[in-house]
Amino acid sequence: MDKKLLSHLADETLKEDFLLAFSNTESVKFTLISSLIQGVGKDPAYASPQDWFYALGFSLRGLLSHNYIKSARNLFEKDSRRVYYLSMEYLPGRGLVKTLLDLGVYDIVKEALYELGQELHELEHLEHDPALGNGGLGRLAACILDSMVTQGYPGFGYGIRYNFGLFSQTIENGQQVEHPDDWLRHGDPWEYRRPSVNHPVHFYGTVKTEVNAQGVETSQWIEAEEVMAIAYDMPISGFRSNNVTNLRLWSASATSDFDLDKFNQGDYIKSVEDKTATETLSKILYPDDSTLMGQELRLKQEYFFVSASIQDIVARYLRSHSGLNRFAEKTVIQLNDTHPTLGIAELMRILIDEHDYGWDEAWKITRNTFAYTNHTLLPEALEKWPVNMLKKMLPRHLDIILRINAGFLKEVEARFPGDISKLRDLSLVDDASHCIRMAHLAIVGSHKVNGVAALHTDLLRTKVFPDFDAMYPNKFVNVTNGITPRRWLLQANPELADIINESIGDEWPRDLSQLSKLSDFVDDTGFQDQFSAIKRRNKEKLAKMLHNCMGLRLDPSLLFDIQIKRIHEYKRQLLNVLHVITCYNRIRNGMACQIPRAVLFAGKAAPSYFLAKKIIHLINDVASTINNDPMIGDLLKVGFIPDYRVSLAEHIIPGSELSEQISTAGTEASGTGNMKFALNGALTIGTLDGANVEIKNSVGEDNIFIFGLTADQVSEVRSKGYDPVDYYNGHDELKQVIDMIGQGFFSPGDPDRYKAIVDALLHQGDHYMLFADYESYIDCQKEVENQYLDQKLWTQKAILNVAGMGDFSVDRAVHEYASNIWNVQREEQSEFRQDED
Ligand code: 26Q
Repeated sequence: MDKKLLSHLADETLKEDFLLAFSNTESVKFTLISSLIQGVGKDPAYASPQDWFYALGFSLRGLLSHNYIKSARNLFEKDSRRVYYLSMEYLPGRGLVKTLLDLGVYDIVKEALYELGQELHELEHLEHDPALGNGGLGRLAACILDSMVTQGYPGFGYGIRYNFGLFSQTIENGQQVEHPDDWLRHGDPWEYRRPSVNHPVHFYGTVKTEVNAQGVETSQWIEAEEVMAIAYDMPISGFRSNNVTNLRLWSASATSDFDLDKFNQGDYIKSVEDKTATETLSKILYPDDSTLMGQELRLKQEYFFVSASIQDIVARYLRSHSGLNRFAEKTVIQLNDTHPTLGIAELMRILIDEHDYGWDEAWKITRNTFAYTNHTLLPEALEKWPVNMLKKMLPRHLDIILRINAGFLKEVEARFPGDISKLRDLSLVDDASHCIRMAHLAIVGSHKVNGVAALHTDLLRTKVFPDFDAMYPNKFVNVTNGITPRRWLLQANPELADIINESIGDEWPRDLSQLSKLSDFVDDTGFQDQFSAIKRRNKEKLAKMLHNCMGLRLDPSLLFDIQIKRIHEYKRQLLNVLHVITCYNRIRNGMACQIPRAVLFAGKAAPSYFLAKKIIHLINDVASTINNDPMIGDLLKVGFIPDYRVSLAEHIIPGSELSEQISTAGTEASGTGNMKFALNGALTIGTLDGANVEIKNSVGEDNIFIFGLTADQVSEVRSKGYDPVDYYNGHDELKQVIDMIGQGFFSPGDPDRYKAIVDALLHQGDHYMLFADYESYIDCQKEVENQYLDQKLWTQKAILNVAGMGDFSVDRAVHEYASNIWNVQREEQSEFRQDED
């Protein structure tokens, strides 16, 4: 049968399928029962809730597949420029409710399940929340994919299908304990395994250089080890859109003729053992969100990922083009941090070694293809890899990187004649450590580099990479991060979403700038009452959840003060703890806090990050001391909520009133949690760091609590010589708090438990300047309490926070990527078919 006819048949099937499958409760019931029988293989009479969850998942996946085929076909015909998003991490969150809301079938499915004796709400919780990332960067990648498909930009994501995601966390005796996240144990209902989409990835070996018949020197990589990358596709729906995009995750597998030598020699068992070793490449996500560098397996993982992805992108391009001359016109590859930067060398290798391009032409195509997003200002978090490791593992790529460097250093010499220090500082090779600086490679090999908040981009241009900025004047651009209002408001806070719909209409999930209209309601007492009643109910739900999951009893009338994010010194959870202990001391001294509050923390520490783990322990020790002190009662409660993840954030954020965003100014690239809280009507207490600066401008300075040194002041104080001891001696309350920690007040059986923390602050220079900001923070918290006394005013401020969040939609961010970096347009979208119920 010819292709056209088959396409037509598929189109017809699609219409029929959707109409049949999800048009009314009867058809949904029919769909679910047949999916249960055909997809799950279960007799409905004996099906468990988990079986029903899979039946629903499989049937939704089928619908998404239909829409994906249509979207892909459309793009293929139009031949528009494609955006490939390369990220080693994704935190998409659970897919069930997202997909139901996107497709507009939530109510109908809920009803059908109910008639089948199942509660949708219960099935939701059976889905494993995929933890294929560490934190902000991974969640951003998921928001960006969601936005591209919702808005109709031609996007496609690549990542790794880790068998074990980020560890799950329990707290035992106050300390973090890590457990493997075996998320695929019961199978993932959203994925399609595609054994036919596979690419070989090579490692080690040598480079052979020859002069060919035309007298041109050519290189050939004689590789020694081969691993297969197998594709798993996860269709991603857009909100009320017929578009579906794809997240392609690679899994490592031994090649079918693995280690034939050993096999032929009869050592069958040994050869199967080797096969298992090969497959460790995609086994586990590295749980560090900075610093842990130099691990050979991580570098292998990075190359495995980029090699498979770049080969796949080239193969997809060649399906509809002959030759790669116009590759860059039709392709943009966005690098999510430096983790996929070897892709630059890989594309060069493919162009030169496999498609016979000359160096200059290949370099032009490559540079015009790649763009790089930087997510960090911390010098220790900039990726570096030992030259010797690369030489052994990827000899051809090292050659290419060194040749890129030679050309680049010529440019440096031309721009800064005779300035040897510039050659040394800008080189892709750090001579002192004998390492390749991945950020330098990413900057040189990309046509655009972006920071993720205005302040961050500014600091990148002026402090971290000023000479690169001078050499390439239009390369550095800012794209302030954003979040998807679909998950973070519509899905997480349905009651708030409802009253917003009633007051300003329901366009806001696709156009968040509409939220500004809410400021018309700030003096409307009816709206205020509804708004605060919803906050109260969300607090009650949160309190109930905390009681169930950790036995913590909270009176919902306390001020809910929350800090949830990775545990890191620069994020200063410790500063928050210093405030908690200060409050505790004040209450014990009879200076009762005006406002009783609950201070809640959540977040994971990298397993090898000693101080971060100590901080968790300290929070728990402080919590048990305070929560069990009869003098304190309900005036102050402290809790550490275990196992922070996307689905937990969705529960916590709607019940929050005060959002802690207190990093040392100049350290947090952007933050995105800050946006989620404000969008749900929490007021921020924060420093002028990352996107807090822009949040302040949007919500108005009367509606946010700003304290502490600015980034400029931080560098000024540091350059003059900062001595934390002066602050310690100069402030009685601070001194008392530090002495209590240092002398074992919170760990009476083990008085030295927190010596390392006190040493870092008092004797090792307090690198993140907690002491410098302490007084300002405590005073600012006092101001929070003053303002919380006036509940009406607080509610008005909360409403203005929601109203001011229009700019922090990821749709705005994606739109800026599209026009300032990618040069792509939105595709026309066919009208979304609403269900006819
Ligand atoms: C690198 C090499 C070896 C092992 C691990 C890593 C690694 C892995 C993850 C380094 C960094 C990360 C993650 C960084 C991250 O999440 N950064 C955050 O990105 C957010 C989105 O832009 C920002 O909002 C946050 O400010 C930033 O900290």
